[in-house]
Amino acid sequence: MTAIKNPMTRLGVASSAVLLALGGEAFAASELKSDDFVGISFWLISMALIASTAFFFLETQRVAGKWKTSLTVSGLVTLIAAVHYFYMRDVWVATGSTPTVYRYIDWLITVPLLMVEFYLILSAITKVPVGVFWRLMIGTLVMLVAGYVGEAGYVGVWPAFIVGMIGWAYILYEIFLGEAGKINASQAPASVQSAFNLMRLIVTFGWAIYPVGYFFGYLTGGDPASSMKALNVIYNLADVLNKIAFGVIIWSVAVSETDKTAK
Ligand SMILES: *C/C=C(C)/C=C/C=C(C)/C=C/C1=C(C)CCCC1(C)C
Repeated sequence: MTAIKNPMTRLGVASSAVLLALGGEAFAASELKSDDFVGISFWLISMALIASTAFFFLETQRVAGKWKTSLTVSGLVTLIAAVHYFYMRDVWVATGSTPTVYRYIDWLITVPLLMVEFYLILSAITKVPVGVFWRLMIGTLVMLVAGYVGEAGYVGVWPAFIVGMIGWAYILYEIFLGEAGKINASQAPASVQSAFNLMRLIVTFGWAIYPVGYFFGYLTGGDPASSMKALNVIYNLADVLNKIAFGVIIWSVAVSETDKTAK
């Protein structure tokens, strides 16, 4: 075997191998039934997350220096999510119950990382006050802590939902009307502005899928078993968009910006 010299290639190969081992290890735990569509979605997404992780890490070699960190962060998001999906998948397939704790531990790490991406994209171009970063973090924490205490049954599902919505609204305010939005509008080049706009669309419409999932899971007063199926399938689809597609957007901007400056 030839030695792999590039450290990023090694990182990509090593992390993919670890993920494969973890994914395989969970396999024997319980059998996936052919009509368990929620379980099937957990499986499909686990695999897509592994592949995305390898892809983002490997592609860091191909882009200009200032984009490498963003792509690495995208890979970390899908890596962390992949590991959590293995556990969530097992909980669901074995017990049919909602893996709330694993879900929120995942979100608690990956959502702040996604917020870091915003900051990185802007910082690649201009000096961004660190206050922008902390305000996005505060909004994120309020949103997620409220969602967790609601779903885990510590407080009523409605008050938790409302507080969570306020946290999200605050993030939207910051990226559209607050300082982050203003920096983008006044200083960023066209390609970065379009990436920033796409990311804003993701945080507006992509993230809106999560409260919809919460609504169908807890707020309709419907049959608990079908509510839990709806909740998990909606959260799973939302993760494909917000973790994988979000990374692909950053990747495509990074590649086109790199090719432009190379010419
Ligand atoms: C990778 C995971 C992501 C991007 C998760 C995002 C989660 C949200 C945007 C959750 C939002 C919620 C509300 C806006 C209201 C309260 C309930 C939540 C936590 C589901």
